[in-house]
Amino acid sequence: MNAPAKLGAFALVLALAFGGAALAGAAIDPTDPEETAVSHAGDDPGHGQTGHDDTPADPEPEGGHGGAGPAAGGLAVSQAGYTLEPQRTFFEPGEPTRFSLLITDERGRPVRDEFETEHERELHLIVVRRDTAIYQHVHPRKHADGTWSVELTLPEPGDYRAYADFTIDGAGLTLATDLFVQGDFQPEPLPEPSTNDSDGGYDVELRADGAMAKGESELTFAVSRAGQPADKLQDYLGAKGHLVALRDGDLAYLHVHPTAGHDDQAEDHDHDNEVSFAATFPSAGRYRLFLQFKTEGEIRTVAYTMEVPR
Ligand SMILES: [Cu+2]
Repeated sequence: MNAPAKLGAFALVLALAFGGAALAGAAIDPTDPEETAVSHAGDDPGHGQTGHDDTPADPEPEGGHGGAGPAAGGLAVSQAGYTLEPQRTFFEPGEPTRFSLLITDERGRPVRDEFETEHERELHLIVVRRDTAIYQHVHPRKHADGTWSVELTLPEPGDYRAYADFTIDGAGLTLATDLFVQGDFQPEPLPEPSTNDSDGGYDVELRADGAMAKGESELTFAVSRAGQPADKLQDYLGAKGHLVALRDGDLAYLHVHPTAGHDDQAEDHDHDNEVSFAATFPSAGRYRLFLQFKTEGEIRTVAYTMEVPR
């Protein structure tokens, strides 16, 4: 495959602030970076990851998505009466920039107090360059007026998709907008399908036997180190791992949720190094999966291209 041109070049860590101050939904001080974002370049099967640090990760889990059939989110900036209003969409490459957004209701009023906590946060922001080579997952901080803000650094030129993943009234919603970074954009091809990737010395194998479009598919990730099963995965935002799945072509954002994690299998020490998810792929085709998990206090990010058969 052609040169992982800029593998490794994207490692970066963002400091960001987020606040769990949900209740009160007011008076939150916009400083105090507490988490970081992960950025990372996935490129070729099997590696090509970089970046991360302590981070927030966690994909998406919303609660009941009402609606039948596979739901593909992230394709609209406005849906179900709610609208994502970014305060800016232009960025300079590599320049830390404050990014603020509002979620407004059908009457244009900022939603402030209605957010429900999912995976320990009221709102998850996923930013992915459209070629999927760069991935970040951050948690903006909510301010008294309902504005969410976070410091974002988009490392390379290109068009990015920014997904705001949140839950209101028990329904998960993912609204998204494009962000633009000027400069000489060098797109990277989607890596070929693969079931292995690694980060920080941890090798992670994806098992997705029987995965198919439409019905629910189980995806299991097994973490090992130097050929041995890794130690128990640490809890990260209330789960053993967080997964985001994007469809190749339109970057539709899938609803994925952990199937084994906190509550069940507490006794199953043989699988402490594994985390499983249920995903409903809305159609056959290729998807890019981004898994984040925590070991030794560090957030790791691995990515896979998966081919979902009909
Ligand atoms: Cu998150």
